[in-house]
Amino acid sequence: MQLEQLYEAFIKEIEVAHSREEIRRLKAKYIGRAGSLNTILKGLKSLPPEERRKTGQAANQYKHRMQAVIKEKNEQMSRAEQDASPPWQDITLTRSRMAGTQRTAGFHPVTLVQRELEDIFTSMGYEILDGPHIEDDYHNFEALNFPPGHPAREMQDTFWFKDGSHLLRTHTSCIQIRGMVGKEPPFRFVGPGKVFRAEATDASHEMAFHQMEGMMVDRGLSVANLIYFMKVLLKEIFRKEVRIRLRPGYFPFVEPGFELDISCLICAGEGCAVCKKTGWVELLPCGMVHPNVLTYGGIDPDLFSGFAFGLGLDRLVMMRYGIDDIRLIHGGDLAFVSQFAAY
Ligand code: FA5
Repeated sequence: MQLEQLYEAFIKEIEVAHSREEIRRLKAKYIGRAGSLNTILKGLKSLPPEERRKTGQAANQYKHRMQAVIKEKNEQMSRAEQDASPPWQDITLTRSRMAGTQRTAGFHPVTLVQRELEDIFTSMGYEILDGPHIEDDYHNFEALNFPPGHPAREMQDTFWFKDGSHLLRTHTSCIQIRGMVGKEPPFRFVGPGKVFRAEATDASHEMAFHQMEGMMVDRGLSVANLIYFMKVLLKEIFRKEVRIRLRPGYFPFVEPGFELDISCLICAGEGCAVCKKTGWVELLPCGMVHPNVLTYGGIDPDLFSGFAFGLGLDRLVMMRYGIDDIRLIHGGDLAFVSQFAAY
């Protein structure tokens, strides 16, 4: 029958149609005003009325079937278009300031200096250790010879957790305790990391900053060994002689304790906001490990002695690159941090 053949021809063609334009063309060709189906219907005029009615009904059914196939084909096409396009676009993205070029990622200046120090210390036989940012009272204070209620606990303004026994570590000295436990002297290690204090910020103070703890324990270590290591360290870092001064400093976990200051490299010792007009910057507090702390670490203070130091990494970065405000370092300004390269 004519209608059946027409329908089959339509299906063959529509199956291979690949564009909306082709679908529109086939629709016009088969069921449009001047399409094949209408041409057949026009030819029915010569038929007897009963047959004309029957064929007319059948033609209408085929027309509906073809319309349904076209609808389905259009929906298939929409699904394929959706799959091929990205699901969303971020219209807030701005073009790179260097349009047409790709920016290469770099390391933050604190990371650069930290890695350089790690290399220096590794070459001097130090291990590199880590510790958690969230500490407990024991590791941050008690085992470092700050008994509960000791006034020296107030030296560092602490961010406490609600449980009253956990805190954000205020210094990397906790790594001394974690590092000593289970180790047999002689040993030496450094522990770099972020520390937190509830302090007002200014040109040389941040609330979150970086330190690098160092510790060495052996038989017969003395202040002379400590000073030797600190001098080698500073010479390696600055690649030139820097003026230093050592003055007594109090920390419950060392005895004796020192503050090692370097002549301010921002103002060449003249006095500025970074050195608070003194010409000196506190960089490297240090001292001989207190016997109580060795005992907490499971080491016999009658047989062994040790020294420890806590380097302020952000201040070191400032001195090294001539940055006159610590807040610039952590301000999150990509243009600022990307100007530093390892040297
Ligand atoms: C301490 O934190 C001791 N744990 C260091 C120590 C270790 C002493 C081992 C003896 C033996 P202090 O609070 O001074 O000490 O901090 C050490 C260094 O961190 C400072 O010299 C300074 O360079 C840096 N620092 C301290 N507070 C800030 C701050 N708010 N912002 C940036 N750097 C800081």
